[in-house]
Amino acid sequence: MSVIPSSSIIASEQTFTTARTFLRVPHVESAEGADVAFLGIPFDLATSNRPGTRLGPGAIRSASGQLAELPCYPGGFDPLQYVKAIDLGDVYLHYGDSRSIPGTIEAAAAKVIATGATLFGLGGDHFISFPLLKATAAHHGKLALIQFDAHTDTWQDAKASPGQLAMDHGTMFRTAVEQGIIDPARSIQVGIRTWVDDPMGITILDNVVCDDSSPEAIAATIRKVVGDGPCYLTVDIDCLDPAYAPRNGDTRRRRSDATQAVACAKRALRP
Ligand SMILES: [Mn+2]
Repeated sequence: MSVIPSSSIIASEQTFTTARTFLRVPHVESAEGADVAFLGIPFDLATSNRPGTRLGPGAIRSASGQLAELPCYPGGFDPLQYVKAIDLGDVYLHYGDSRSIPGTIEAAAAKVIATGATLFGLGGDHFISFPLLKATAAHHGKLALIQFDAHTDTWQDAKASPGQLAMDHGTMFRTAVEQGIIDPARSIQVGIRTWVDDPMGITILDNVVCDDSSPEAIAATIRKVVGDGPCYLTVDIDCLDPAYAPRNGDTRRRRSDATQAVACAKRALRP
């Protein structure tokens, strides 16, 4: 039985008031009965430059309020009439016991995925992808990774103790390949503008190629590489030029803009 209250994009509260949830969907404790569940992961201990992404989920929710004010453009419809979406709030992370955090995130994600809802994680620095991938692969099997990013995050952490998971936002996709969580042959990284000696067998569409390609061409390549199996989409905000997200942790320039990235993702994911 569904426990999801009805919701409408034309909410009764003003966009700048009331409890902040993503797209102003209902805040509930369980994803049971939902099609889509938003889950905040307020984590920033793994970043190597500018911290603060523990405040990310709240900031994303606040910014999303106005997106849920009017019917979608183009199209003029209310997507929340077609999918039951809920916001579970943020995972409680014990910052005094940082080693417990990856397991806490993984367990929270597994609980959501077990209900059948599609999980959207709101970060948080990019390390959170590792426990989210683990929980997703445990349910769906080995995954294709579609990653929009300035970095491949497949570097090796030379300082990590053998056998211990490095809590680093630049190494987790290497670990995911090594542990058989993602299939590199079906995975693709889009918008990369940092060098990596070993791409681990993952296809890279770098920033130079993307800047000279149409969204249609990029999306076609993504679909060809990924195929029809289960996939996991992750978007690092630094895939955009810093002009579009100047508080992010990487200020390397990129010519392409948010419009191109959204167009690529929409076309790649279209059924
Ligand atoms: Mn990045």
